[in-house]
Amino acid sequence: MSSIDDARARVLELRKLIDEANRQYYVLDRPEITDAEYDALFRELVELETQYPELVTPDSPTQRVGGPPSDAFAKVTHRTPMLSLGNAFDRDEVREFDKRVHRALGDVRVEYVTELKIDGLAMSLLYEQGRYKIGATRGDGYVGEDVTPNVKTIPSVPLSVTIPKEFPQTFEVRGEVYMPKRSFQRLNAELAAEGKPPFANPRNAAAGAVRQLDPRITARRRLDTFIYALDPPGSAKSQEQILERLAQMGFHVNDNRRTHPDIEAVIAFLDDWQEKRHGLDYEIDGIVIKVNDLGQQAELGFVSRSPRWALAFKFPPEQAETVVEEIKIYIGRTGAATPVAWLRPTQIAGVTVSRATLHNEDEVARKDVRPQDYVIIQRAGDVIPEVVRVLKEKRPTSSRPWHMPKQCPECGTDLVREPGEAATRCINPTCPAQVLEHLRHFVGSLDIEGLGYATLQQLIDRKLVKDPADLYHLTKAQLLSLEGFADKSAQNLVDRIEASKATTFLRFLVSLGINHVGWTMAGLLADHFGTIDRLESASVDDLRSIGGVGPTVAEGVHDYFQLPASRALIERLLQTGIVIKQPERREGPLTGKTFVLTGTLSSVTRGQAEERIKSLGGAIGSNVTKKTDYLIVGADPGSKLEKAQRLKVPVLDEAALLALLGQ
Ligand code: 3BD
Repeated sequence: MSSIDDARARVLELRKLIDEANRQYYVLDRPEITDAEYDALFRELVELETQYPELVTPDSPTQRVGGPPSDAFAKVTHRTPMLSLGNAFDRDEVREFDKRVHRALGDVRVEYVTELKIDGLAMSLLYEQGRYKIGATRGDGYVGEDVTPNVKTIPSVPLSVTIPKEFPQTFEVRGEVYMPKRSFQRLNAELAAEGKPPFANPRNAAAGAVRQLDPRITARRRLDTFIYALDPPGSAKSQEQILERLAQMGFHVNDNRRTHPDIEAVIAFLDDWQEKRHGLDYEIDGIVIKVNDLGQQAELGFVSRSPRWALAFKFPPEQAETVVEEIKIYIGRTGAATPVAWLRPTQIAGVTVSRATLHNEDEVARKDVRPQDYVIIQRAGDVIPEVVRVLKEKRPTSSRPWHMPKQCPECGTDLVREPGEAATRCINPTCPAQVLEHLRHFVGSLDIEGLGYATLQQLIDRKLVKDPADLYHLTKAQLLSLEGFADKSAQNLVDRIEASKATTFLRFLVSLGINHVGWTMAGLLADHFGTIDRLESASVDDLRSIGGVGPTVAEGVHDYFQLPASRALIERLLQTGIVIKQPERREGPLTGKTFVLTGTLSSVTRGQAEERIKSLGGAIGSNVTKKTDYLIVGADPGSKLEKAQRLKVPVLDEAALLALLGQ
């Protein structure tokens, strides 16, 4: 990357791609991006953000675990930031860590504690006078979500703790909330029975359970906890003593912890658990290695947001051998035809895998995957399983190379592959597979619960619905004619569809399913244009002038609104009574105040300043008008400064802004 501007553009692009992939990946049956690709995107983003920390924003996918950011919960600022952990992927990196520790501490003995790295959701629990007060997610490490009532339903979270005498009455513990494998399998079986998509892994299921609006649902999800941090540590002098103390206080502390005299003993522990981990009733994705002595920890301190005294060793991806029973084509929302390997079901890391994405025609050719082949498949963390290689020695002699079919398996239209493109597409906009995906996307974006694939498929088959606008004309009687509906459920669904008419411009924009326009991009467009009319009439140049919008997106969005079919759909949606309300402003000390920013700020990025203003209830304007309450000026301000002076709009410099923001 030659400059920060290139980096910024690429970071925005990567976030968009990752956000989009994230939205797809928790339904394993609907793969659109390979494991390796997702990994590569994510790693590139992490690298750029490490190189340019000023580009890190709280909404970057690197800063959160699963799930779109939510306004549903109150925000909690952590008393001290919840840190990150540096990673090691092999034993040499672990030895390097030990060398760094010894270099920093001088000629002393260093003991290490190892803890299993629970693949859960990091949480903070605050106790006052020994009573459970606040449960919060990690969030971006600084600010998390207040999920107090939900965490309260987890049986292993003590509601009151008998505090040892010398101990402070108010303290915080940190740990992981996780879903045991058994609970996970039971939950997915229940979801399947209800025709709902399963969770891809226990961690996503746990994250979903913790972020429920109704704690009764959390309670039914059978979650558990492992706690590993205590602040303040009281008389404890080591991590080992902290863990003992936590266990005495009644917290669940993982028993498979160990203290080691040196790093070679740690490595033996890693080897041991690489195999043993499958016997556990919870998923672990590695081992956390911590310097035991709290004095040594303090001496080592931190680099950026990671302690220098701790390291996460990550296990290599899980592999398994199985058979490709069939290669099927899956048609996505945009018509992309993705070959998917249907596998003889096999267990990887406690999860049954029966599909693996093959991504596109070239990828199948490169790996030469054929039906009936024995293959090695791999699943790393929660990404979609992929075929690593074919066991050619086991291939039946009758085997023939696989080719992309000529016609769409869903509608029979000729498939098209543009020169220079990897994707093959079905270009029939009325293709039932695309219609189904489009409806599902619409329903998901507008949060209409209870309209899963199975119901939508029935609605399409019975010709009751062919596009999203038709949903708003469905009657209770029509729903009652479908499988799985009774009086109450039909009425509920009609009510929910009706309720979805009141929406925000952002949601509405996402729901249209415009190519390249996920939540992040839609956010940029919604902020900039404000209304659908203005967006509809934007030129490619107008679109390109927005930071974060590249040429592909600008043209894609412009093309979308030029299509008569798109305009007709939007028109019909608005006629059915969809009402786009102004997003609710957050309440805060700056509620009712509009800020305009100009020039370059030095201690925060403009994006961070805007985020902070909005989080305190303020609004951001793009132009100085009489209604502007403050103009914030950084270095090299533009013409906005003169205009503000002319209109007698108060002008604040960066220091004044920070003071106003309480920083
Ligand atoms: C575990 C940080 C320190 C207190 C920082 C050393 C990164 C998730 O079992 N210790 C553990 C586990 C996680 C930990 C620490 N010990 N940090 C630990 C942890 N036994 N999983 N984590 N975390 C918690 C995180 N989470 C989401 C996004 C980014 N980082």
